[in-house]
Amino acid sequence: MAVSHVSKAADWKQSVVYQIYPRSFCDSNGDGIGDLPGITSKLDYLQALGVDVVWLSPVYRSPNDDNGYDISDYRAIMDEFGSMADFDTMLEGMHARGIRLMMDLVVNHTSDEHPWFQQARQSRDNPYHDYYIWRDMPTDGSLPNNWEAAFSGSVWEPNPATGEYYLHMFSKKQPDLNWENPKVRQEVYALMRFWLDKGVDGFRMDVINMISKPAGLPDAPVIRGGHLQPSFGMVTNGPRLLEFLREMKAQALDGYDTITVGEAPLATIQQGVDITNAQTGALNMLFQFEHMDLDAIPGDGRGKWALRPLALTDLKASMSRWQNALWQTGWNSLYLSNHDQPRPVSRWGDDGVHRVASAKMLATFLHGLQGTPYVYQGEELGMTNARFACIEDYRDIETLNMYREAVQDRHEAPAEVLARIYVKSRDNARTPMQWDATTHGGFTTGTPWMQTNPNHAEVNAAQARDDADSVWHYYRRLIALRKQLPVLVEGRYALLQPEDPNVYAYTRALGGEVLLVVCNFTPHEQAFVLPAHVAFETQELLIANYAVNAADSVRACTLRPFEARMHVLR
Ligand code: TEU
Ligand code: CA
Repeated sequence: MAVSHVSKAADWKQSVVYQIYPRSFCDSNGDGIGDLPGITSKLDYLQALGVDVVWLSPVYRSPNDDNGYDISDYRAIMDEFGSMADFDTMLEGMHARGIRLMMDLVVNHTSDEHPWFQQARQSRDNPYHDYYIWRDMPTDGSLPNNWEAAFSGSVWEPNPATGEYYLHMFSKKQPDLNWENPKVRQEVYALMRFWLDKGVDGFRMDVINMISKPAGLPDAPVIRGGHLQPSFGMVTNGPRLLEFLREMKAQALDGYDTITVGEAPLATIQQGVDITNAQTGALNMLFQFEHMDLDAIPGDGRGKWALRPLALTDLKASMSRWQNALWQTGWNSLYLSNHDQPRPVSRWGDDGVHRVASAKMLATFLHGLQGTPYVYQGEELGMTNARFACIEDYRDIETLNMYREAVQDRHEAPAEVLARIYVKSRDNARTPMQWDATTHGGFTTGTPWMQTNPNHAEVNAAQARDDADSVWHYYRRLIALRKQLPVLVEGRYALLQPEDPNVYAYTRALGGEVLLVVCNFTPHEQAFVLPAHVAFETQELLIANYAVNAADSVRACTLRPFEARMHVLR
């Protein structure tokens, strides 16, 4: 192996993480479903990109109600993805290339097909009953509270055998575990140690800030009359959250060299600091959602589907609050993209004529910030949202349930509902990875489980690697810069021109060095003037998405559509 720089836990602040959504990454056997041997066949690709860590979305045995986020056996590999031997080969291949592996840990809930739940639902005195969360089912059919589940409908599902409801924050095939039960916690720590003992390097923890439920499960505030109410806010900061996470750290993580990130919808800054503080917290970093929520109307019962355009000043304010608050108190995760979010180039860039420029601009913006950057598969190619003609082409449970409720129950026009899906569906990110220009983008020789984006003929990895100006080579250079410049890792963040609605510019300062990042978020030319207080003698252009004339001034320039520049000032 040419390079072998196995990162140690101490390096996670310098690391770049690459997320693989296995179902859509690479299919090795022609059944149309991505698999572990497929991933193994692409490890050289990841090494060439220069990423340090892979976060692998769930590969455990699952009935796939929510594509593996509903686990029926935490110690087995999903049949469609391969065998445990395939897993071991993949892990060895990663380690041989200096790449560490973070598994997805989904322990807020299991599948309803998990043996624990199969037992638990049989009778109230079954030893597993208390592994889940139950409420009596009144004969009048009333519900224990007004909570709406993430994938539509009530969080309460009847279980006739015991005359009870069980709680599910997501689909009814994802019953929530009862973390108040110490046996549940011990089961979780044991399965974590099982994977750590196999040699995995850490975990991305699914909705981990939802594991502690408030006493009594009281009603959620009513924001739309006569309906179920959004309920995440009731459970994302429960009374025992930090206690559980510290216990998990002590019993399952300490003693191993791990990298950890918790997914935390609705996380507050205080929660970010509490959980990621190196001395008193429990995890290395969190995925907070504030920036992902900025293009939805706040307080609207339709949640993420209540579309509104992003105001750049909101993005600046939000990112800056997190950058400043976690400075030396915690650590940020940096992401614009994952398997739950639309493609950033379609969302906040331009997936038409400025696709390449805007994909690079968004990358510059993100990778210049303080924190650990995450790259979601295909982001490094500037992959775009999908626009399938009909709902039958979509696969995501959240999308399908939302469509059914809107069209069948509320009689909304299908075209209008589809228009929202084009903007926000999770399937936008889940179309197969585009490896080359052949049929199905080289993802499979069979029929893919979800259609490939028709633009795979132009947008694909083979093209990108051959083109020195591609989004891919730009990501490779950004990732390499992180390894060369301490100011990128350690530099203190400062926002410039908070009121400018078009250009996001900021500095990062360390010792005598200042990193300057300037990003035009619009398809128009924009004037940029560097505030006078930013003083320097020499400047070096580190990376830019247009050819920058050496005579151009850092002090004042005109930025082209979606232009981005990163300088170091000394
Ligand atoms: O997501 C949790 C979450 O809060 C959201 O991102 C969620 O997907 C939301 O509905 C998006 O609109 C995690 C996983 O990342 C997601 O794929 C799972 O479906 C979910 O947990 C349940 O395990
Ligand atoms: Ca396959």
